Amino acid sequence: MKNAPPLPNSPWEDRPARKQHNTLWRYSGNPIIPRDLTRNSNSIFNSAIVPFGDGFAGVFRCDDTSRRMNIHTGRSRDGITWTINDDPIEFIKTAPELPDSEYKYDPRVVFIEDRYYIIWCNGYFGPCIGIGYTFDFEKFYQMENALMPYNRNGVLFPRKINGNYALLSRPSDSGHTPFGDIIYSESPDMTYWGKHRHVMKPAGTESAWQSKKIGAGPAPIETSEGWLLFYHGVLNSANGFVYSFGAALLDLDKPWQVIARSRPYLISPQEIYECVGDVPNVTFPCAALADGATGRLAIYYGCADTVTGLALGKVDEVVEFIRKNSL
Ligand code: BMA
Repeated sequence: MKNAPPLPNSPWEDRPARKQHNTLWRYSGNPIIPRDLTRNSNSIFNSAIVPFGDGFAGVFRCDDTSRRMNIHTGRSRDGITWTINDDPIEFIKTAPELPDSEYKYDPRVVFIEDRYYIIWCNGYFGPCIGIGYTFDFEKFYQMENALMPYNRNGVLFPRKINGNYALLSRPSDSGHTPFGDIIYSESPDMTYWGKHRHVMKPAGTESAWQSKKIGAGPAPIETSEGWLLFYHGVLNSANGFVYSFGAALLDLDKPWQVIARSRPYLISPQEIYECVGDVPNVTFPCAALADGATGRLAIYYGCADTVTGLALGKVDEVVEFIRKNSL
C-alpha cells in the first residue's frame, strides 16, 4: 500500500477456519448496524466510514419510516458499535443559489488534503452526483453538484491525479437503470468536471454477477500495483437484480486503464441479512478502511438495503486474487 497511515484500532477478526478459501470473510457480529438504530429509521445501509480523531466517523444512509432517503452523521470508538444522529445532516450551502436536495443517498467519504469530502447521490430532477465537505463532522458544507442527472455512484480518489481531483461515476437513468458503466472524470477545483474517460463496462456471461451493470464502491486504495477499486456488479436474475461485489486494479496515473479485474465475485448475497430485507439479495460496499501497517481491510457494505455489514480481508491477498482470477 502507498500513502496509507497505520490504523491499529481498525475492526479486525481473523479468517475463520471454515473460510480458508475465501479472500474476504464476514465479521461474526454482522450485521453491525441494525435498521432501527436511530429514532425513526426504516433502514441504515450503503454508508461511509473514515478514521477520525481517536476513533471513526461516518455518514450513513438512513431511510426514515416515511421512506425518505437522507444522510446522517455518526461516531464510533471501534468502528463496530455506532452512535448515529437521529436527524439528517443539515448542509450549509457554499453559494446562496445552490438548489435544495430532494433526497440524498449512498454517501462516500474521503479525506483529501485538508478536509473530508462527502459525495452522494443527490435528488435534483432525478439522481445526480452531489458533493460537500466537513472538517469536523459537526458542520457540513454543500457544493455545486458535480455531475448532472442522471448519475449515481460518485466516488472520489483520495488524492489529485495529473494535478486534478479525480472522480468515478456511473451515468444512469431516472429509474432502476438496466445498464451502467464506470466513467472517470477530472476537475481542477471540485466544481467543473471534464476529461471524461470510460473505465469499465459490465462483463459478459463468463462473469454473470457483473453482467447487467457495475458501479464504483469505496474510494480507491493506492497500492504499488495500481488503484485497488472494489465495485458492485449486478446480475439480472429471474427474481430481479442481484448485487455482488468484486475488485479491480486501475493504473495509478491513468485510472481509466484497467490492469486486471476479478472474474469471480468476492462477496455475494448469501447470509440471511443479505438476502432478506427491503430489497432482497443486495451486498453494496461504500467504504473501506485500510491499515497502512498491516494491510488489513475492513469493508462496510449495505445488506439487502436494510442493515450494514462488515467484511474483512488483506490488501495483498485481494490484489493477488484479482491478478490470479482476472477477466
Ligand atoms: C441501486 C441504489 C442502491 C441500492 C441498490 C439496490 O440503484 O439505489 O442504493 O442499494 O439499487 O436496491
